[in-house]
Amino acid sequence: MGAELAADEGRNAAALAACRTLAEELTEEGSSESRYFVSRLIPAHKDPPYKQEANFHSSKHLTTEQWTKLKSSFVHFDDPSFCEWIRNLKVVPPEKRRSCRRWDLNIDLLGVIEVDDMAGVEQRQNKSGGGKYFFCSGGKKKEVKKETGLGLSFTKDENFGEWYSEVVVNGEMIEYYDISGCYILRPWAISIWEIMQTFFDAEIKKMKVKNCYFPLFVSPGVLQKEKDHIEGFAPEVAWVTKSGESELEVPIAIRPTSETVMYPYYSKWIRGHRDLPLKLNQWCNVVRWEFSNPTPFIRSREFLWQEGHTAFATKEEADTEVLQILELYRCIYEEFLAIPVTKGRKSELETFAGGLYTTSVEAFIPNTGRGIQGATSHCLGQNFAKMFEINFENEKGEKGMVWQNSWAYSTRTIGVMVMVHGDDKGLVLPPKVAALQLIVIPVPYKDADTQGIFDACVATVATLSDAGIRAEADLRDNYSPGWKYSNWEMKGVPLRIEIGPRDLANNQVRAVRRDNGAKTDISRVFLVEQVKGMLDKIQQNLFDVAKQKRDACVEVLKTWEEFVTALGQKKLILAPWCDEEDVEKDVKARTKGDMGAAKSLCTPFEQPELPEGTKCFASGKPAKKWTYWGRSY
Ligand code: 86X
Repeated sequence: MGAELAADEGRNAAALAACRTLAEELTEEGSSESRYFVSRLIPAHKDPPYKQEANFHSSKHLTTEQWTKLKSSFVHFDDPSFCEWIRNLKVVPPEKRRSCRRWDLNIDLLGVIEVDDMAGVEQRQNKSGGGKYFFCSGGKKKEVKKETGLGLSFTKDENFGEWYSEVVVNGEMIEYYDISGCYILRPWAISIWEIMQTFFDAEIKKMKVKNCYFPLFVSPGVLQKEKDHIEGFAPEVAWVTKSGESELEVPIAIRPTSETVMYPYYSKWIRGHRDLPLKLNQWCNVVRWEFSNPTPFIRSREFLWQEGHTAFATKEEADTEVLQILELYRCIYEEFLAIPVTKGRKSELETFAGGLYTTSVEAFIPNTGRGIQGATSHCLGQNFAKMFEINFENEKGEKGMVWQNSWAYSTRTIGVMVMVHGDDKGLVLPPKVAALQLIVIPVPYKDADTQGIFDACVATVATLSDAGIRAEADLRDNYSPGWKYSNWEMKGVPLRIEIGPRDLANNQVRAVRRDNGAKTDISRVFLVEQVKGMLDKIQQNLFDVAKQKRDACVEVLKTWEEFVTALGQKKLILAPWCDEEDVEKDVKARTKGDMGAAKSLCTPFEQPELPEGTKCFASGKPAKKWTYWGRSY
């Protein structure tokens, strides 16, 4: 084992040397950019721990103790040809990326960073004419040390995947965890979840839905009761097989969804028509042991959601509720997250196996050209009622089977929000879901009335908080204003208020929008109404820009050739379709590749006119409807 480790070490050294050479080719030799670039080439600096481990082949020969010891310090690198691979990626050297403007940070290989204080305050200095923006007196530059860098090393347009991973971590939403596909949701993410939860929970309560909680564990018998619906999913079910060192007599499953957990009790609780409708919801976690490319929020092995399960005496009531819930989902996306979505019905192939029909809200990520299912609302019909014997007696004493629905949205919503609105400075949070809507930053400098400025910041926060605006002041004295600007931009706070000596003198504040960088001086007399107006504008603008970008990706087409071309251009395709399952299977087969196959996303409820005689883009048969197609998450 020692020999293997030594060999690994040797390879590490060789690889590191090769990285240095590459970095020198791509950057200015010895520059901070060059050092930073080298550090990026070592996967350990950016890979989550599980990825490092997965690549560390010697690990299987280690004892637990050796492994733990090693894990605390090792930097993995076992492939000296890594540089070749990097070259093939055509990575653009950091200094050549104009959109990442924070290369003025001097980043040390060891992770200690000296921040150039002047970076973020430049623009303002230019405008207000001279002076230095530091807390320390004497006009001397104060060095601020921080363990991690500000700014992002990938741009959204050039490397979307890496940009996303970096933005959720640096924006303090996610921390990687040492189990693949599992992530720590930090307060900054949970607060968004809670705001959506507060809205949705109140809305469903108005619809007389009650909250409940069913157990996390499922016995194998119950899980397999509804075989058809479980069958395809079986490999994703996680099982508990041991307690301590002893095997459990009967292993227990962890819920991937709760139909089989809940419905036996629906059967018990529903007897007569007076027990209907039964409308339950639970806020919980579920586990699906997926194997394809885990992504924070978007595809994680454990996630948070709400699952609603309702039972009615009639199909009409069930149908109505499906659409009411779908409208709430639209509202979460469009009004809260400022993301345009399409309401529609899923194809036969994409319908939940246990259900009658499935509706969804579908979003789109322009950068990757992928559709993403935002939330689903199913009408289950009477399939589960048959399986679980959920029967009732009506007024006339006749036996009937209930009609059921189920519906869910999950923490995936947050991932879609990050992907749609985030930019090269970090997260961009819509005001309606931001834990902090506004950050107040004091901008004192040499000889300024620092106390007066601080007092103005505190008073501004008090005024705004009283008006129901989520505001705080960043009064930390170990960071410069410029550093704070970058930090709160990274975290996506919608509005920044700066208060400097001139603002103090003029009884005004300067507001800077996160979405478009626009700066406005606001008199403190009109503070509340102006800020409210700006937050509304930001919310609206985020939606408008997102919609414009999505709409620009929509391609309406009618032939297979156009379809293939559009797919290659990352388009969201709207095409006339014969609505046959085999044809969709064929589309999938014909578009298979490393990017994933194309599939139908939904048949929008809002249908453009379909002229008589229009043919299906894929089969040439008579088209029945317009349907959205594309690659998807
Ligand atoms: C489908 C269907 C449905 C309640 C919803 O979409 C809304 C809320 N559930 C979920 N589905 C599964 O049934 C499923 C089952 C197993 Cl065993 C699994 F491992 C994964 C699953 N994924 C999705």
